Amino acid sequence: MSRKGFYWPAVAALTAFFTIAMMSIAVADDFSVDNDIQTNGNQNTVNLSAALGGTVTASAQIVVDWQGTKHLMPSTPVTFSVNPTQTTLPSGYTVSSVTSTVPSNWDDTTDSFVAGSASIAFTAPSTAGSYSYAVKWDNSVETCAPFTGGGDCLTGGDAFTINLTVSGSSNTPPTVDAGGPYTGDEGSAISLDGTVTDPNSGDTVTTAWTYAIDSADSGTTCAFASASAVDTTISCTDDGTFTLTLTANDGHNPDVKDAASLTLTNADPVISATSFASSTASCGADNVSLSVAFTDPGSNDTHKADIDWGDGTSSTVDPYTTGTPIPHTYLTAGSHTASVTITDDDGGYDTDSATVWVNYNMTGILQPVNDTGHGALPSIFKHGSTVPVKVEVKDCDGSHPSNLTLKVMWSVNLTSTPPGEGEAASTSAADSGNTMRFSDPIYIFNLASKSVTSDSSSGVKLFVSLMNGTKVMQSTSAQIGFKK
Ligand SMILES: [Ca+2]
Ligand SMILES: [Ca+2]
Ligand SMILES: [Ca+2]
Ligand SMILES: [Ca+2]
Repeated sequence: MSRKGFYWPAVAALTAFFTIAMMSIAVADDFSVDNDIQTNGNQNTVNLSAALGGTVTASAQIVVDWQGTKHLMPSTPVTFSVNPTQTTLPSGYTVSSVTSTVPSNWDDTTDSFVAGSASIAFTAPSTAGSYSYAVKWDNSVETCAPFTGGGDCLTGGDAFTINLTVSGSSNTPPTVDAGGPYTGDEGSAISLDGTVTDPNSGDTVTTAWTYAIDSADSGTTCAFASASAVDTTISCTDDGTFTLTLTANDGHNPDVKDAASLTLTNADPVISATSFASSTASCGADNVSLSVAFTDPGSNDTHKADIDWGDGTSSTVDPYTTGTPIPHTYLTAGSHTASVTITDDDGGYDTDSATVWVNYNMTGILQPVNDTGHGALPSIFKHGSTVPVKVEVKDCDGSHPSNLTLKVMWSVNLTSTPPGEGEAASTSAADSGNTMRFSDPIYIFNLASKSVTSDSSSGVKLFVSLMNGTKVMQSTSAQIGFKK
């Protein structure tokens, strides 16, 4: 019997490592009772290749050919579906069904029609080798003309064969664990504990850390101590949240990545030194200059300096960089303490203070004691008399402060009367102790010469010291002598 094939020219396409191939399969408009499947000479074998575990896809066009006697009913539906019991593709495969309609003129002039295309997809084995798979369709819906032979008018379908060559080495990708989540402070080295393993002992696995900023101030950067080391450290120039990614490649498989979060907290700035340009200053404009040395682990941070000068005034310098001099004018003499706060742009801060002494305008020791510090000959007093020791002290505005502590001290430095000018013996009563009294506009202390030395022919160096607590802030001196 002459049979026209019910053939299946097919197009097979393989993804991943695919080739394009034509395949066909023939099924029959088959009236025989055994539902034989006719191949009719069309291609029904396709040779494909794939990599280990690659995805294989193909498509097959289904064409129905008349054979012998037409029994399909015109204008009726016909559906072709894969027959799972006769299909040997790897588990998980998919083969789409094809639904069509028999042409209306099937009985008259048409003896071939395209029912449609079926898609095939499956995963190649993970072991290299040659494989052969059968794909079998059945038609499952059809309407036959009245037929006394019984049975389906169109059942069964032709199988075709996929020959698949799988190649490549059986290499397992590395496994990567970035560890974490990680936390710490800006600027600190945060230890990263990654893990990368590869079961293939001959593989050289290369690794790399990268970071991405999720949230941080503009300008923030991070650096790895060694981006290629699995266990390394990272430090960032500001606080924020970051995503760290560890990537591994064994030279055989695509990159394998794992990510971990990094959360960094702001670190406070730390003041290392707060100082005036000089520990003492003179009256006058811009008589002091304060500078603050500080560090901040977050090198991306900016800072401001708030200074309470301690004289009722304050300053803010924003931005402030470490060590920058800040001039100020203290209008009064004496001790001044400036309190400083350094604050970063994320609210961290540190405080410190510094003290400066603005000198009073103090004279040398006044008459009757000659000011030998300025070239005069020593005053010579009769031993046993009282030596009036006087100085004048003015504040920056020329006023005479009355609440200062000035002390008279001495040192016997000569065992004979030095050359000098004889002074009249004072009749004032001697003061006790050595603290001078304010006697507007000067400070005075009547020094009993016998309390200084019992040597009636001697030389003594007098000192007048302006005190700040127990500390001598300003001092002047004069040489005197005693005679019998
Ligand atoms: Ca490997
Ligand atoms: Ca910061
Ligand atoms: Ca900071
Ligand atoms: Ca910042």
